[in-house]
Amino acid sequence: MQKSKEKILVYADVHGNLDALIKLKKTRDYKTATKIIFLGDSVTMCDRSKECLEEILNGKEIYLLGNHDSYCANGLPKSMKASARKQAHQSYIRNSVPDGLKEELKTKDKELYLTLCGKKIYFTHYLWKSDEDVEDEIELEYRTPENFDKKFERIDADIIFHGHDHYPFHVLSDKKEYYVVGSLGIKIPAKYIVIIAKNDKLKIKHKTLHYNFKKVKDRMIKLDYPNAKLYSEFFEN
Ligand SMILES: [Mn+2]
Repeated sequence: MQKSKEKILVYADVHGNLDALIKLKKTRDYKTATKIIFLGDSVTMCDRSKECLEEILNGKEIYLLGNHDSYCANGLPKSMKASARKQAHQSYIRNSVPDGLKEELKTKDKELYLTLCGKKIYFTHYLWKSDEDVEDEIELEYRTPENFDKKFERIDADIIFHGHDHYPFHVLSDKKEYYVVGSLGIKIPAKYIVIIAKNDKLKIKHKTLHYNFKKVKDRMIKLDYPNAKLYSEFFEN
């Protein structure tokens, strides 16, 4: 039997959206969580990468590294064929983040195992194919139990939580259960997950959060940094 109730908040892919992050921090779910797990990618896309990074690194979050966090800390992987605009965006972000924060990112783990109510639970941004980059995600139309099982074959866990893919999803196979958390920062409404472990029972819920994304969008367009316009269109797509 679990001695007391544990409430774990899981979120991912803030992508520089400080407004969404502040909104999350004001929720009861955030304030009453006994553990908060951030599945990576606090930077790139929206206009407040540095602030989001500081906020999450200095918070009570367990910070798991995302691929964009890795690009910010180490630069884009040499093997990556990024467009000129994507490279320009990346440089813009890297230049806006102080070296101290980049060094701190380099110390972060990429995965976490927890045991809750007798279940082995795995948390990650996404499957890492190297030290610097993650694998391609399963495309929306191929999100079947079989494809998840194939992709996560090497992970020994009962339940898997991951970020990276911005569209929330839940699927159960014969072997495992999978939760795609969804993005807090670059999709509307904002997404996160709450896990409650109580009396040896696990309750897992996708949650949404509404905030004034138009304010963020307008600011991005006004600031007009590389790819700002393109990323400002991600919220509603
Ligand atoms: Mn990612």
